[in-house]
Amino acid sequence: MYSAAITGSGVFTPEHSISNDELVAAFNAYADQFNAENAAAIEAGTVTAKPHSSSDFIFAASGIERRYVLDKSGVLDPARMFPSLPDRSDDEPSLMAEMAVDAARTALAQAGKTAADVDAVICAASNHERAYPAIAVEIQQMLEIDGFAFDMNVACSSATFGIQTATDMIKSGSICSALVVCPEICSAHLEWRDRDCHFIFGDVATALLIERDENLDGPHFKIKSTRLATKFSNNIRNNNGFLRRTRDQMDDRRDMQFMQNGRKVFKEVLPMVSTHIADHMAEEDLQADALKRLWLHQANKTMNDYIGKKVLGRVPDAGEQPNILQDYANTSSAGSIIAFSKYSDDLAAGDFGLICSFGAGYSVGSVIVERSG
Ligand code: CO8
Repeated sequence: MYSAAITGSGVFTPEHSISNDELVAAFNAYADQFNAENAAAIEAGTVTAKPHSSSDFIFAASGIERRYVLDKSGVLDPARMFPSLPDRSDDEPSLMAEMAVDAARTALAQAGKTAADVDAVICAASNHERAYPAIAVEIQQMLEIDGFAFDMNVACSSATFGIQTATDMIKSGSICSALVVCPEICSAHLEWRDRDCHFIFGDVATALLIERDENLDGPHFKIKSTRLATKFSNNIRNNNGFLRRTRDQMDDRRDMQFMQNGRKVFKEVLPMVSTHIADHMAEEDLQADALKRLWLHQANKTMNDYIGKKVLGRVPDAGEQPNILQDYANTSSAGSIIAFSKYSDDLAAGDFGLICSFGAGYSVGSVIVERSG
């Protein structure tokens, strides 16, 4: 049985960022326009008026200050409220592949490796741009990687499930290395006209290079163990699928986008994640005081503060549990990997850290790593 290690990571960050104030100004202009157009029905009580959103609420409820998006103008146009991402022809690279390739090149460069050193590509994301051919195979082709590639989807937990999948293949000896990429275009699955969730998500792509832990030169993170769990819940759901009504048959596509019962998610996922991490650490005989860093899923600051305190048994010191959601918002599967990529260089050889993702499914995945080299 072989061992696996993370040898490189990369993040593709879109060039456009939307602040809470910009987002709220667009939403409120849309709401005012809707209320004016429906004034008579609102007066008659047959249509509900749309209340304003607020930057103060968004920051207090989530800790989010801004989010990166592939297209800003479409999202901020009160008459549109949806990113303007023109369809690409079959001869052009898909958007997800393009983002993932950018992040993957950074991960390869960090590890000092090339495409020739990679045996497999896993594109692990909460939404895929098309059914097939797999986005992962397109990424494989764009990077000129031999071997194989496939897509997988476990919503926000896709990255940790991808890490375990790659790690297990490396351990068994069927491959020596894999790229696990998480391109997330959340802006295209979000209803920007829904006040309850319009602030939650952003776009990004991450990549990890995972290799057989043998003769590794540079600094790397040994994957000590992984642990996954799922439990069915309807509280985070997107009904878009090939068996659903087609566009011209429907008047309402709201259930084909991200929907959630945020309060229930909050209450049900927190104990699930805390117990999952505690059990994983106990199984590995890893004490809280030996854990130098927690790279948590980036959905909500209050949630992360709670989990950090529960896992460490005290309020985490600054930097022990880094958040990136203030700048990126929730980027689904990519969140914990952005935190890992940006806040792991300073760990010393022998330091332990834990990557944890959680989200729709429900799903939770944790990865215990040890810095080496
Ligand atoms: N501005 C002002 N007021 C608002 C706003 C707003 N924008 N939104 C809601 N309010 C109001 C509500 O109407 C409510 O008013 P009232 O009390 O009068 O009814 C009040 O503020 C409080 O609302 P909530 O109870 O909804 O607010 P919370 O404090 O619960 O915060 C959160 C809402 C931030 C959504 C919080 O519940 C949360 O973070 N929950 C956990 C969410 C989570 O982790 N979800 C995981 C999703 S990710 C995933 O796995 C799926 C990935 C798929 C990717 C999809 C890409 C798009």
